[in-house]
Amino acid sequence: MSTKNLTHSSHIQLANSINKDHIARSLEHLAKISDPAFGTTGVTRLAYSDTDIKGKNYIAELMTQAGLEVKVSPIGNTIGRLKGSKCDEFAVISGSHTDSVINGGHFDGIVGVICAIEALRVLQQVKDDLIHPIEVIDFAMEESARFGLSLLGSKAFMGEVSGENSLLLQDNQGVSVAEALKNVETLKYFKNENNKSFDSSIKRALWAVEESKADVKKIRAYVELHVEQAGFLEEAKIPIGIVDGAAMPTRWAIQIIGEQAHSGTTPMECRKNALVAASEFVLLVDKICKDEASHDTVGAITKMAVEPNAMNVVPGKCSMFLDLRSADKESKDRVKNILLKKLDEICSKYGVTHSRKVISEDGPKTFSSDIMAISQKACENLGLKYMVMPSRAGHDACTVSNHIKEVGMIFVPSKGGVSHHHEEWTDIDDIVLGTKILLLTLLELATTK
Ligand code: HGY
Ligand code: MN
Ligand code: MN
Repeated sequence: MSTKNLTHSSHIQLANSINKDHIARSLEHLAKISDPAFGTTGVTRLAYSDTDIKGKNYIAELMTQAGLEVKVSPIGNTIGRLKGSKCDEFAVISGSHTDSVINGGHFDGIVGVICAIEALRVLQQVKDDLIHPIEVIDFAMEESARFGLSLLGSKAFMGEVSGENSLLLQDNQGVSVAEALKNVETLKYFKNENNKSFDSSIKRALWAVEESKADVKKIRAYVELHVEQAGFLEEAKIPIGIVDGAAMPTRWAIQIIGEQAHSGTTPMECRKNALVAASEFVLLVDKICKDEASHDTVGAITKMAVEPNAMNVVPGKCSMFLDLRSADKESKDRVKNILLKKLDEICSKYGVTHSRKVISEDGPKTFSSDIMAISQKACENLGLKYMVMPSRAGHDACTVSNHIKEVGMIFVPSKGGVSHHHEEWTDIDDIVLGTKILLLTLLELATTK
């Protein structure tokens, strides 16, 4: 089939050769790769864990079986490339992630990687008609579940430097990002071409970030397929979401420092209980975000550690993490200003002090209207209803959109809007429809200048 033959009907024919069983089997296989330390409820593949590595090796095998050239970058991004004889060097990219939250679902991120591989397997038939190569990327550490930091792989790919502060963030076991990153060397397709050795994990991690960046000027476009993680598509009985932008998180690490004391002998008026102050702040975040809910603002303290966390000791320290999001910048700024002011007031009320570190401070993202139009046209060609909508979750596409304009996302419905939960579910028929729209969008982008 040559480019001039890539007519509307041949595109549809290609889209209709997406293999549903192949996608279903791959999703089921990956869902079984989960860390038993977290039980059997849902899926746990925390960034750079042995289980995450196992999942990435499976993805690399799928890419190889799809006929793609496979390589792994030092940050742990697994990249499969489809390149025809006429291709230039400006790649069209589709990606997402296969690392997960704790006891998460079978679909968040995974759908975007597995379905892009299936789309490229089908597009092998027309690779010599492509003007641009097409790549699929399984980005490392999209989820913040292990270290509080997200999007490390796509940030490195786009040349965003995650410095020592980020790379020294630790998980609940005291393992840093830099130390965990060493696990990338166990990836089957990782080649330490330079045979480099490092006298510290942080030096290796800084090298890995630097070595994993792409030539951003040679990225023609980026399109990501993802489950919606909310219930708007299901409610409207519409199979496809065309995403016009995304609310991105502001994330703070806050420490409340009080005084550890005997919980039996210390009079109430002498206590500096860090947990009481932290608890008042937790409730305040909930109240202020509810007041701003009409601006599509959401927020919570999502993680808390109490020290020493002992039955007979007044808590001396609380470490907590804020996750605050909104598509409306003014609303998010209003919430931040109130929280900062109230944090000081609460601390003086209870005679405690606090420290605060900004982990991420991302503004709302806007995606490409040109790519949206291509995906909408694909829906019309397939006779599918679609809804234009924002993403309330962050994605690798958001990182890419910091650096290039041509970025798009396609959503498929999440049953009950459930995600980051073992009951997360998307029907395979909807996933196949999403894959067809992804294929048609990638094909259009890869066959036009
Ligand atoms: O947290 C997020 O927004 C994404 O699901 N990782
Ligand atoms: Mn997620
Ligand atoms: Mn995701």
